Amino acid sequence: MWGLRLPPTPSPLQMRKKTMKTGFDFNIMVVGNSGLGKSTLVNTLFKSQVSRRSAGWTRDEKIPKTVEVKAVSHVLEEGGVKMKLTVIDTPGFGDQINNENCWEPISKYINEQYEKFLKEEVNITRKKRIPDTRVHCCLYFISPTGHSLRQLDVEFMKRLSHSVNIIPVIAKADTMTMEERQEFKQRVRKELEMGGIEFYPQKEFDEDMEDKSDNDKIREAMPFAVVGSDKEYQVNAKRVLGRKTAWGIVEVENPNHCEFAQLRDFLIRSHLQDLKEVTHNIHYETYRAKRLHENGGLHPTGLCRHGATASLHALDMFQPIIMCPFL
Ligand SMILES: Nc1nc2c(ncn2[C@@H]2O[C@H](COP(=O)(O)OP(=O)(O)OP(=O)(O)O)[C@@H](O)[C@H]2O)c(=O)[nH]1
Ligand SMILES: [Mg+2]
Repeated sequence: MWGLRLPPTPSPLQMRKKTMKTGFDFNIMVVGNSGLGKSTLVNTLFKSQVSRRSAGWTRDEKIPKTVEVKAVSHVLEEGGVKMKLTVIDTPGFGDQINNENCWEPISKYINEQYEKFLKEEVNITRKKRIPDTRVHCCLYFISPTGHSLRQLDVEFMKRLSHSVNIIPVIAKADTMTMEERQEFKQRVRKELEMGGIEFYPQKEFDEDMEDKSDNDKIREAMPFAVVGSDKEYQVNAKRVLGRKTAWGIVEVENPNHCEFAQLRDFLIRSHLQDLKEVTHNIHYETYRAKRLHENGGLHPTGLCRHGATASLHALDMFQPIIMCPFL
């Protein structure tokens, strides 16, 4: 029988192969008080197991104070899948007398990326694959005071948590003893709860009891206490990233020394896909709904976490199927 032949719908496997070829974007932002080691951690991330490539500074150069929002990218490849990892470094805040509205440049950057994505999405001749510059998670650096969160931290995280996945981390953990670290972590968790700050993985998005139990374990381990360094030292015939102190080398990737490796694996291995999904299906969708509503007319369908809304581009629906060998 003669009939109209429609092009075959690509199978999930074909789509997956395509993603593996074209790759995907993953964007992490670092935010926090001045001098807490944000730029150093950006370097540590790139220099650690993910990639031994230099992130721009040579060994003995001092990292300058960050004065503007700056994105640094590297394409990492593993098992034939390309990931463009971008870390957005931001200037530290908190040293002005008046810190009012210091979250504005950060918030502006986050929203600008949503806007860029939205513009591409509604474009009649939209690209097959929209470059994704949206911030998938924001590492919020907490000062290792051993006391409390500052009012500014609470305020800042609260505001940002509505538009991005916040992951609080305790900076410069090598300046605290193990006991102090544990106590401080516990206190920060309590204060985050009291302040009503929803950090990632957000309780409200736990899907079932299993999800809840897995995420509870992660939430109980947070905030990760990290140490950053872009200098390498020789330890037991191995080159390791570390900080040299009068008492020995603090090894950045040694889980007995700090929780950097745990944080890195959480970000770019175990929770990468979920961070992208929550960004797309919750944060971006909230932004998109608001913008389209402002424009009048188009009202997107309701929010859902894993099932994309009916109006989403087919490619967006396929993005969550990425099988990442970094996992
Ligand atoms: N003890 C200790 N010092 C650190 C750590 N990470 C960075 N530093 C040091 O802290 C100082 C500031 O580091 P940066 O990475 O420039 O801090 P920053 O947060 O980017 O600073 P701004 O750009 O000014 O906000 C440098 O002297 C680093 O060597 C750490 O984990 N432990
Ligand atoms: Mg900096």
